[in-house]
Amino acid sequence: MKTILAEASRVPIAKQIEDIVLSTPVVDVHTHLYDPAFKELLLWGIDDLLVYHYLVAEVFRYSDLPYDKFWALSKIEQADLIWDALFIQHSPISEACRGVLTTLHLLGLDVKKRDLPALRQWFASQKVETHVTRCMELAGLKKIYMTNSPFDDVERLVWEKGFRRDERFAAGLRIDQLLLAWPETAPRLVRWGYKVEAGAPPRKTFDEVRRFLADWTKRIDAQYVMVSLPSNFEFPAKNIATQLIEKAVLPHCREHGLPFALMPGVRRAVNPQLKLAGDGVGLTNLEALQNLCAGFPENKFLTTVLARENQHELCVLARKFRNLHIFGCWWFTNVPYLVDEITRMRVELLGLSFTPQHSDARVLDQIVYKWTHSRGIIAQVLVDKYSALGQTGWQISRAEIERDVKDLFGGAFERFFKQ
Ligand code: FIX
Ligand code: ZN
Repeated sequence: MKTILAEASRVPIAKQIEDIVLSTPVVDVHTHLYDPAFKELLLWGIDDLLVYHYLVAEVFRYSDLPYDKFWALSKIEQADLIWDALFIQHSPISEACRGVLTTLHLLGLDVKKRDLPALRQWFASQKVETHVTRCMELAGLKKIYMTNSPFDDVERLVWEKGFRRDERFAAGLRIDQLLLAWPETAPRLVRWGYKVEAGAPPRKTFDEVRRFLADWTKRIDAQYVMVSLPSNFEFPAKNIATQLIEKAVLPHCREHGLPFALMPGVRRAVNPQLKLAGDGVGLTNLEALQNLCAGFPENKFLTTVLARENQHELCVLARKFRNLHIFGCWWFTNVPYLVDEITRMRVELLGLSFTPQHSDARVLDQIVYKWTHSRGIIAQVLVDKYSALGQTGWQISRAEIERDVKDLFGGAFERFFKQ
């Protein structure tokens, strides 16, 4: 991987730290990528890169095309429009645009030609199996956690049919529909053979939800259970989501030794016309998380929060509760300015007991840019922190830096599961 630190020579150990950060394999703890066996569910290539929902949101900053006209276009036509508006008519300096170019550049493509047909031609000649390996190598990833939802009709059928797993892809059981859309989900569970009742559920319903979670945990070999939550999430509260968490999800996680990953801060469909690109961010009252960590010490919680304004409080909570592990700069916080700020704050408050980044990639090729950009920032933060230690007379060995970086890049995350 290329040298990122412009001033590396300034600090004697900077080069060593940079080398270690750039070469340590990473566990990407949350993505929306799939094992290649899921075929078309694994997105990759230039058109998927261009129609990424981050770029869809950005194109409407410049285009006055009615939303329905945009959605009526084919994927290639949407990609053409985005390329023209965000890369040709304006310079592509936003993080999401720059990311496309970093990826193309590291794949060995010549971006300065601005030749979209040539880029398409190159991707058309790639085979997905080798492309997965290539992207993982360029990103330096050793494992990718997927987001696996039994409520996705296409995905569910693949799991039910069975396939040979690619061991580089681990599963995360995603349960948003279960917790946040219970009235629609309960009849589906009934159809799948679970004896649940939608309104004022009796004890039996929660046992049946546990049976459903156990079946799916086993089927997909889930490593954690995950939900993204609206910014107004409360716990405790008088609603079905709270009851399901308390009486089904948390007991299930305890029984199977799985962490429960909560991702609060989303305001879904702030602009529904933008579809997937239409979600926003809101401040969360993290007392809900505090109540969970304090009330269920036998459970383990993984958390990333969407609002910048929640990041400090989240760090302080992690100092109070060892059953809380924080990870990633999620979505709107995954921009260099905030990754730098958040990572520095986390190191200063938590040392090495957190996971600085996940990619949240939806398109395979994105792991290349997301990890290249993040590694550069993490390296710079560590150079500053180890240099500050050096000023006290503390000397650090290469082995110690390697140990620390391994922890940041998945070691601490996976150890948290096993403790
Ligand atoms: O809920 C989530 O896991 C979010 O990461 C996504 O739904 C979101 O659309 C995204 O892609 C963020 O990066
Ligand atoms: Zn996600």
